[in-house]
This record gives sequence, structure tokens and C-alpha cells, in this order.
Amino acid sequence: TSLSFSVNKIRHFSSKQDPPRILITGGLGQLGVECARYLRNKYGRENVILTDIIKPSMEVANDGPYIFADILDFKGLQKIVVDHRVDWLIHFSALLSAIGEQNVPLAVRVNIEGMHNVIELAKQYRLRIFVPSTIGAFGPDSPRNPTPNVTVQRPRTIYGVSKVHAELLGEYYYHRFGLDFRCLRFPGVISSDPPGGGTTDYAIAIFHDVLRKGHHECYLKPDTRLPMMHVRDALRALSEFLEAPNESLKRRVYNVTAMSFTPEELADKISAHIPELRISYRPDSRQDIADSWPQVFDDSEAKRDWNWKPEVHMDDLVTLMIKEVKEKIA
Ligand code: AKB
Repeated sequence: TSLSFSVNKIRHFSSKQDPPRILITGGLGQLGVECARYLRNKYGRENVILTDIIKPSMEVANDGPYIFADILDFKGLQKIVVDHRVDWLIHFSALLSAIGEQNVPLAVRVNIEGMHNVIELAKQYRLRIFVPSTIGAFGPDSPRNPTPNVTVQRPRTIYGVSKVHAELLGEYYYHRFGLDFRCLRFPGVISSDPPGGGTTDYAIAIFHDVLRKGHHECYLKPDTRLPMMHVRDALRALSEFLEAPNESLKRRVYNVTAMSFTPEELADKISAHIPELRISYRPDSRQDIADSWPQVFDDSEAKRDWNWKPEVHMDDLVTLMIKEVKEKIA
């Protein structure tokens, strides 16, 4: 059948083989630049091509290959895959939860039409494709503490709807065409790069605000618990999952997480380093989004199937972020 034929043809890369040539879309979003650095260390500078529609800073341009790619231009994407002999596609382009609600038609184009293009591209050229999903792929009807890998998913944001669509489409292409689709549902990812329109972004903004001006006004209530992870763990999860042999994967979509905390708990931890910190709370529409999301994420299936293990816990996260944000704003 086409299924057994295709699944058998899925390729694996080991250290003995040539490194994969990797294309990253949405390269100037929150994860792209750090992800390219991480993967270039592993697979070589020239083997990781960062793309976006924005002109990069000199620093990013000097880091390694950077080219223009519009995920809405299918032919343009085909040309890049052929010209650069791409093997793996990491598809980061997306409008996040809060910003998506402000421009739903654009979110539909970028998050849904963009996904149609990249998945078809991956099928045509037999690429391994990684698409991040999110805690935002769950909704008010989902169990929130803990949220298991397989459960009700009825998100109430266009971001969440587009991610459920991506998960289902990827699973369908895997079963129907043997596409090597891989997807991790990330919690809020915390890095020193400026936040980009998410609901979990307060956990980034708080470090920037407190280090710059000693005060942070939080748009969530103090007791809003959400799953979180430092970018270092997120990139390691992505990389380990991309390398995992197909036989070990029992599914194509896995929950991953590292910790869960509330704004109040985070502020408490930061105040151990910066006692003069002041925090006030003014919940806005992002509160409704957060209230519909998981509080504690169950990633036991990722731990079982491909040995996922978070390393950065809450105390380390706070220490790391204070150091990294200080360096950034210096
Ligand atoms: C967001 O808040 O929209 C993202 C996410 C959790 O997917 N950071």
C-alpha cells in the first residue's frame, strides 16, 4: 500500500551520515535565531538556512545563511528547497495567540494557508517537517491540571484553532502519505529575546521591565498558572525529537513542558535577586485566553517514548533570565 511504501522510505540521519540541510521559516520570530545557532553547532553553519520576509540585523546575517522566503509563495519555497537541497523543514512562521486575535484574517493566512504550503512542500520533496504546536491548542473543555497528550481540544483562539488544524493535517499526511511529520506542543517559551504577541509573554516582559525600570504591570491575575519552559530546554527538546528514530515514536504530536507557575510565584522568585521589584496587576483580554489553557501539562508520553527530560527548573530559569536579559540590555 502507499502507506507501508512511504513509511519505510522515511530516512534517518546518524552521525555517520551527511548532516541534514535544514530550512527554518519564520526565522526572525522568538525561536528562529536561537534555534539556528543551536542547530548550526550540531550540523554545521552552512547546513542551517534561516528565512523570513524581514531584513535581518547584521548580527543575524553574519551568523550564517539567511534568505528571503514567503511561506505564502509556494513556487518560491519550491525553488529554495531545490536550490539548497533541503532535507528538514522547521516551520516557525505563525501569529501567536494574543496578536492573532487582533488580526484574524492575517492569522488564517499565515497560520493555516502557510501550513498548507509547507506540508505539501514537505510531501513533494520528502522532507522531514517539524511544526511547533502549543498549550494554546487546548480550550475551556480540556482538562487543565494535568492536560494529557490526547484529550478534548476545543481552543477558542484562532491561533489554537490553526494549531489543532496543523496537528491533524500533519497526522493525516503521515498516515496517508508517510510524511515524516513531527510536532511538539510547547508551553510558554521563555527567552531573553523580546516577546512577540503571546499570552505567556508576561514571563519574558517581567524580566525586561524589572531590570530596566524596577516595575512590571502584569496583564494576568497573580494566580494564573501556566506551563512554561526556558528556550534552552525548548531547543533541546526540538533537536532531540527531530533526531528520534521513527520506531520509537508512538505518535507524531507530543506535549512537552518543564514547570508551571503563576505571575505571583515568578515575582517572588525574582525578588530574591531584586528585592526592590514592584509588580502590579491589570488583567486584560489575555486573561480569558490564559483561563482556557492548561495549568499543568502532562508530558509523560514524551518522557517515555523518546526520553524527554527538562533540565532548566524554576530557580535556574530565574537566574539564567536575569543574566541573559542584563547582557541584552547592557
Ligand atoms: C502564546 O502565548 O501565544 C505562545 C504559546 C504558549 O503558544 N507563547
